[in-house]
Amino acid sequence: FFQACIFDLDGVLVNTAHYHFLSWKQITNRWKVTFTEQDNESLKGLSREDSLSRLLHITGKQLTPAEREQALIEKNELFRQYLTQMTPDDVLPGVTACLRFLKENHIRLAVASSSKNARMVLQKTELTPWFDVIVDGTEIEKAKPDPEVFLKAAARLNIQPHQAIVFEDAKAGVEAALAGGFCCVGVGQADILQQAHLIIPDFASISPSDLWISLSGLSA
Ligand code: G16
Ligand code: MG
Repeated sequence: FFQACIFDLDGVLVNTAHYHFLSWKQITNRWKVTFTEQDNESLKGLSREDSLSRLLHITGKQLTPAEREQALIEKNELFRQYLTQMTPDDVLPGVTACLRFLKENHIRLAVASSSKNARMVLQKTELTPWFDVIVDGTEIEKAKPDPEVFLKAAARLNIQPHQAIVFEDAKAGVEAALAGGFCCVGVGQADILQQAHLIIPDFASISPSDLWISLSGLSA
């Protein structure tokens, strides 16, 4: 049976995926190019640098290395402005009930995020105390879809990948989890997350005990 759950942060536990989009959107507006929330799906879970590369590819925009640096700084400043306003209300519906249920059932909990701002997000939303282990973007060399962040979380939990379940909202994150040998639950749109072992729309659509039953089936 599985012993731990490893959660992606942005888009799974908290609603920051939308703030990442709004931050990039301000930059693409200035470039006068089209960038939609659907385009943003392929940026999810990628590091800041990889997100910018993907954004340039999608929009056809070209930047000099100096302009690139500037765009990365600006994106982070815009994003951190959104973060200052974050509160526990930004925790996605059903998440706290799920964490409580897992904890009561002696499942260890970890966060594995590509974000260099993850600790601040956890602090602002008051989620930090739930987690035994936190691995963020400042501690990894290879971003998702590389499994490094999840493998590091498993190592710190002192477990093997097959003993943990990863929750992910991004295609790159699902790929990372599978590459690492984890069981993966996709949280969000089925067409994007089809490679996951199980897909739920969000934590409000399933009761913790029904989720528990589905998870038990996965690790059997
Ligand atoms: C998150 C987001 C990504 C974002 C990345 C880097 O990863 O999903 O969209 O680009 O962090 O964030 P930052 O610019 O704050 O370092 P995750 O793994 O928590 O979904
Ligand atoms: Mg995510």
